[in-house]
Amino acid sequence: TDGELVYFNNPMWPGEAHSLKVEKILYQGKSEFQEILVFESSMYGKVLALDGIVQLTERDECAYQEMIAHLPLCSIPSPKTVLVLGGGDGGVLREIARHSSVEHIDICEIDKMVIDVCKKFFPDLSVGFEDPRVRLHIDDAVKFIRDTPEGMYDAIIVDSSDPIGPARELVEKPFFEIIARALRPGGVLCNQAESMWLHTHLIQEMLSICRETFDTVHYAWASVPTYPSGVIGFLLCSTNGPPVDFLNPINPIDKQEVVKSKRELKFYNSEIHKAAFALPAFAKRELSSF
Ligand code: AAT
Repeated sequence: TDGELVYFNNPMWPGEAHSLKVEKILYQGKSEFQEILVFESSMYGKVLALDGIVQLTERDECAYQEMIAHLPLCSIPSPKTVLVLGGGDGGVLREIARHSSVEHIDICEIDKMVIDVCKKFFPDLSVGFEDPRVRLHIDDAVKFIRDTPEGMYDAIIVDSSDPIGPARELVEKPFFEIIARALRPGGVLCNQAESMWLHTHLIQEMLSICRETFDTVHYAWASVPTYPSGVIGFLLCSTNGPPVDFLNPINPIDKQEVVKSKRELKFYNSEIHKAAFALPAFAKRELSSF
């Protein structure tokens, strides 16, 4: 209730809980797929939680959305066709739209209610849907990508929730195989890849599947205070084709002329792009052989 702490408990982070102070509950509802909660927090602005897991807060969403979009898009020259799987809040679309080379953005979100709720409470994110290059598909990401023509996209961004609800299939091998097929040669995938502090086995599994499926595979990470353990990872993969050097971005959006009407980048820059691939010793050990 208003004025109290909300505790997020979940088997994805056993033995701990994270909590935020609720100033006011703004929305609580149940869609066909998940429980949706929006509240005003005391320190992080408005918060969106799905099935009791924080998906974003107004204060730190910039870190996640900017990194998941620009890590892949700044690693290839003039991306044109981009697909987003998940991402119903629109924040990743907002970031992709900064790239003037992009001509076409498909987004496939399973839950229309997430989109509608975000349009009401998170206009700074859902503004992403207003870009004329965006085409929205309400469908299961796995179904959508299965029907995608081969070699269709320069980049695919998987902005999906944790693999315990509707996103379960999004960490399995058949999914990565159809992703690879939908990318052009030398196309790139960026996949939300959990926390190196909490989900070693899941990350190892995703890495080994991707190393079998893609040409190059890297793990990057960023600090997002309201995600469990305060960090989130990204899997960056490219298909066989023109080589992609993820560690040295060749399409530095932060150095391009700032279009006055666009909001400034808050988190991403070329230095943080490069730094995101530096792993702590323990993570290097745990992830190197997978
Ligand atoms: N940008 C906010 C961060 C997210 S949103 C994840 C989105 O993925 C949700 O809107 C959810 O409805 C959607 N989704 C889940 N499963 C599917 C599916 N099978 N097909 C299409 N969309 C799906 C992610 C935050 C990560 C938090 C890490 N702890």
